[in-house]
Amino acid sequence: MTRTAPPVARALRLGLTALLAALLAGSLAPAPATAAAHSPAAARKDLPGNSPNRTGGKDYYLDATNGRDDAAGTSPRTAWRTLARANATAFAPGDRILLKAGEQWHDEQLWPKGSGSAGRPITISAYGDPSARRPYIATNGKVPSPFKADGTKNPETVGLTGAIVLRNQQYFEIDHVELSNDDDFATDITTGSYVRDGIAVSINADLLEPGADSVMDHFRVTDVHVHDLDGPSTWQKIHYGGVNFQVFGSRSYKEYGTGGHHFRDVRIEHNTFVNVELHAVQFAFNWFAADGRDAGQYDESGKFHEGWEQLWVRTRDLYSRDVHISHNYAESIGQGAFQFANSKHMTAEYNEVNGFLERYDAVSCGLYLWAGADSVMQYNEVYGGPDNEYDGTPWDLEYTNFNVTYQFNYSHDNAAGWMAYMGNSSNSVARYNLSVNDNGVLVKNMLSTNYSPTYFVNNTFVYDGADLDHVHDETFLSRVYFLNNIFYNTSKTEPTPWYRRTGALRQAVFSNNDYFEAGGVHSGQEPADKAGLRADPRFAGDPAKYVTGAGVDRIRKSAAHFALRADSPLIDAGRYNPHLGTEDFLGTHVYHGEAPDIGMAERRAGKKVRNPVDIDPIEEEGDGRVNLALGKPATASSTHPGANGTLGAVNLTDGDPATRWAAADDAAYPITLDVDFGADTTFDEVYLDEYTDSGTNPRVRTFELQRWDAGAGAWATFASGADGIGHDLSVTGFGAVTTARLRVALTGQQPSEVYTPTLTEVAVYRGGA
Ligand SMILES: [Ca+2]
Ligand SMILES: [Ca+2]
Ligand SMILES: [Ca+2]
Ligand SMILES: [Ca+2]
Repeated sequence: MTRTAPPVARALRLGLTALLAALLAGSLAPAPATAAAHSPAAARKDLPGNSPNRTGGKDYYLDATNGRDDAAGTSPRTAWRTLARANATAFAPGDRILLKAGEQWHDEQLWPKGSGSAGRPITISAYGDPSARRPYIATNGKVPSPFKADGTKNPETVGLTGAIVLRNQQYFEIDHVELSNDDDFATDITTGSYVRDGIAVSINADLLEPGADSVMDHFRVTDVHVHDLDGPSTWQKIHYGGVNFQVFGSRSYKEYGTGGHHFRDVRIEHNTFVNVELHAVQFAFNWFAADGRDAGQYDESGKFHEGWEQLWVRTRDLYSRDVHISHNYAESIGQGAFQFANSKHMTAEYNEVNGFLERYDAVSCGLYLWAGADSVMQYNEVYGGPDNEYDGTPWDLEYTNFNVTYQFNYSHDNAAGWMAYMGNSSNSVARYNLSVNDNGVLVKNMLSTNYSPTYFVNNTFVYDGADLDHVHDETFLSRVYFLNNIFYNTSKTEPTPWYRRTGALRQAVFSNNDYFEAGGVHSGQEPADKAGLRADPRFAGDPAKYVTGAGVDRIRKSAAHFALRADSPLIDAGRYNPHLGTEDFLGTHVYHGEAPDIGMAERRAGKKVRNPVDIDPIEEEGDGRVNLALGKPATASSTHPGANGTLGAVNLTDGDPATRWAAADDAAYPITLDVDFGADTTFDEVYLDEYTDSGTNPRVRTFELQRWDAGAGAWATFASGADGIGHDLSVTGFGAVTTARLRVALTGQQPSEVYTPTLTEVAVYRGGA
């Protein structure tokens, strides 16, 4: 069977064409003044290397002009000259490697040997004149190739591609340096084979001694300026970037055990990245033979995952953890600016992205985590996203994520939309975010079902309906709640285009949202929302004059432009749900007054409700219709024995679209699914849902619906279909049928399919559509 390609290749699956020319536009533009404004150098105090060593080791000095490699290296007067001299040294815990400010090292990498220890890290930093330029390592592309002659990855040299390199080393702190790694700043590399990092930190599983510690602890990267990293515009099966944490292993993940091979306790703060490819900051596994035939596995719900989906990171506890990425500025980034994978307990906050996916011809996003867990992205500002079809959204709820929240983020002027959304995740939440002029698609894709509902709550969307493609461009495959959001369309001519596919929003529940159309005309596609409003929110500021360029440290002030005025009809017009969290974008407690407000800012109006309770859970509302098959015993003529026995017929009547029955691989047609109501039951609609996922196609071509005729002692057909079942099929038109037992007889397979059927639900209704 075919399944979805990994994120980097999704564009190919989606049939998109290369837009290389568009990607290249602007790639060589000089760095705007904003880069300088964000440079920490402007406010630099004394350099750390001018103060005594407080980590208990020795200090070593490097001076590219006046140093001598045969000197002792232990004082500014006896400084070494070359990075090669430092690279030949095994440093001890607490040692510092101090580079002289104003000096430059060309065509060299810095790869000091040794590791620090708890409380005694090895430091790479600067000394000398605080007003001089940071010590600058311009490696100029002089790095080993991570590939063999045949193009495959070389286990000996992967991870050695940085201006600064650390491999199987730990307890390092790096600050106050400037790095670049390109052979020609004036020419953008678009093809060929080049891998160049700023700081390359790797775990190379193949080079660790047997039994050695494979968890690398404690890294700090602070006040580093990385610019001009260049490489081709296509995926080389290896990540590179400004600060790149990567785990390499040439064999299957199954051979590397559990619980190891990750980074722990990492802080990357106050750095700048300008004109950098692929990423500003990156975390991921690489390789681990996850593409092999046997790399896949079943999860607890019976869903199969191919190796690239990296469920194995979760089941084997290989996540990097305790990662904090904050106050970094990224400008003109080739691919995804902040791309995090395989991490848990990660916080990414106050990062600013000014242009991403500028020189790359496959999908990516501005700031995102995938195959991660228990992480939060907040107070980030992303703008200047590309006008192309490679996802290109500032944010991405991505794939194989567990408990990942986007909150308090401000995105604006991203031509591709707001949020990419892949599925295969549990407890995804996007709340109290502000999106302005992110046209394209607001919630983009959905390639797989999820394990639990997704919550889009209290977001404020301000867009131009004439420029917006759709609110959603595919079909929500699992339950999605949209609560308390503002959909504010500034177009006076085009009402909001909600979807592209009929039935796209069937799994989406809209409640207490505000739908504002500047043109006064609402689209026929607008979702039903009994508690919703169609009112002008009465924002504090003019929506057309939203704040840009204020810097991410002032993100709340920028967002406050879209707070509600005292006379807003949206005050107390929302509904409480625990997924709202505890505060809004501006730090105001959720909630005050009779109810939460609609949008990303709660007004302090009315009494503060200290411990809100959801007395009217929307999750229990359903659609007002009673599924008469819910919880009734179901049996199947054939059941797949795999996935630890989790594919039974009981899943057909449990009301949960995330659970499913599957026939055995050798099941013979007709395959029958029987529901026993226990007593005569009357219905006029039967709902059937084939499990359709990324790469799992509908398999049933013909079927019959039969009632048990107790008098005749036989099954009697009352409806049939010859055009398949697929996703979300309601069968009606047979009048009212009364029977104690329903049989769904699957009688024939789609001619193009070799796999046997799998369905998530059989439901029956009376008085239905
Ligand atoms: Ca170049
Ligand atoms: Ca390039
Ligand atoms: Ca309120
Ligand atoms: Ca089910």
